[in-house]
Amino acid sequence: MTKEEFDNQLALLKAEHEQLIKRKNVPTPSFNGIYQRYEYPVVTAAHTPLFWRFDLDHMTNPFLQERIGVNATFNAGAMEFNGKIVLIVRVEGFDRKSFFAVAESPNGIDNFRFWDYPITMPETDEPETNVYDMRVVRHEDGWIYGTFCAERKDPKAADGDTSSAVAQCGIARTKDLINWERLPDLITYSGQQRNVVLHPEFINGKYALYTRPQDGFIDTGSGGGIGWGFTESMERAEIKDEVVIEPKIYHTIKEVKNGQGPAPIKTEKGWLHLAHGVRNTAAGLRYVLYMFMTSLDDPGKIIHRPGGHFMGPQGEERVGDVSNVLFTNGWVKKDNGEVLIYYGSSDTRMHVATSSVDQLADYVVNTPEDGLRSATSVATRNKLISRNMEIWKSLK
Ligand code: M1P
Repeated sequence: MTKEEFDNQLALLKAEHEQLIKRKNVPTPSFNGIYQRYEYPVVTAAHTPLFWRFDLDHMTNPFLQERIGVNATFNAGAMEFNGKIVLIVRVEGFDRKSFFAVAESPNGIDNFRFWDYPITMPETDEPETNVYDMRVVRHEDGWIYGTFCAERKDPKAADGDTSSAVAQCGIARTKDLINWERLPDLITYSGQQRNVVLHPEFINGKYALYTRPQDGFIDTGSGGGIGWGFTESMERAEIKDEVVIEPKIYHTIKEVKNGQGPAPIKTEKGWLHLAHGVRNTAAGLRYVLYMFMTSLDDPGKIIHRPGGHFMGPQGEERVGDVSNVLFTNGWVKKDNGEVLIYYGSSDTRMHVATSSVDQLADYVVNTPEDGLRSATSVATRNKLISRNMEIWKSLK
């Protein structure tokens, strides 16, 4: 490429990138009274800065090649920060390694722009191979904590087994989302951990964590379920007594496994929880989002369990690197009660849905529980139908 061709092509790429970032997002025409989906994903691999991917120097890159590609941007933590909405995005390079990077938007719906540099996360004495799925929590102790999966090759893997891994909960804290202090990984006594989330308040003077104990890296084995435990300190976090409070259950949307999403939101009625549930199908695993509520007095005690999924993959969301997956680890409650729900689809891209504390609390409290049998499902639906009949017939 001549220098002139190079410059023209680069200008074109830059203009297209700006157009993508500034594209206005619009609500979809769908209605369910619970949440509002949006037309466009909020962050995709194409949103990552061109200067993360291309060498912009004609001397060293005369073909303007994309030198270090980005494969996917998904499973982001979320929070309000300095009056903006920020996502701590799981960015996955072409090399399959994930890392964290902050993308910021003025309204949380569109115009997400990455900060210039990804997060440089310090390592522990035992460096992990991969980090992903950070939950960010502004704890009442004054720190912003990130809990995330730290994955290492299984030291017990047999010769030639290059896929067995061990997942543990990495922990880091920050005040500015740029400088992170890495703390030792969480110690539990249940094998492996993913989807560990810090509760935002102290409970009886202790830090409280939602966990997901599992026997192996992929299969949870006997450990499936959302657990709950306490630690005296986050500097040497250790849960001695881990109790499963939200187990996986046969023939439900969480029959294979589940995991706490972001940290729960406090409401007058209780703590609102968003989670993911996984079932098996002939086409592989299906990941959906679901909700529940825990008690204000005891955030480890479930008081409402709406049956079924809250949100399942639809349309474009169903297809990606790991298809048929919705996963969430970020939401933001605004002062006006609005809730921005962030979710990744098929391990590929990030989306937003909007709702409110009132709508979500209504959904969680008034959606019938799963009766766990076809007969109970019909009985529950029949109750609704008979209550509706008179109104329905009176409609014009
Ligand atoms: O590929 C789907 C999801 O698989 C894992 O989820 P879980 O922890 O429930 O097993 C995670 O790797 C998650 O990032 C991924 O989206």
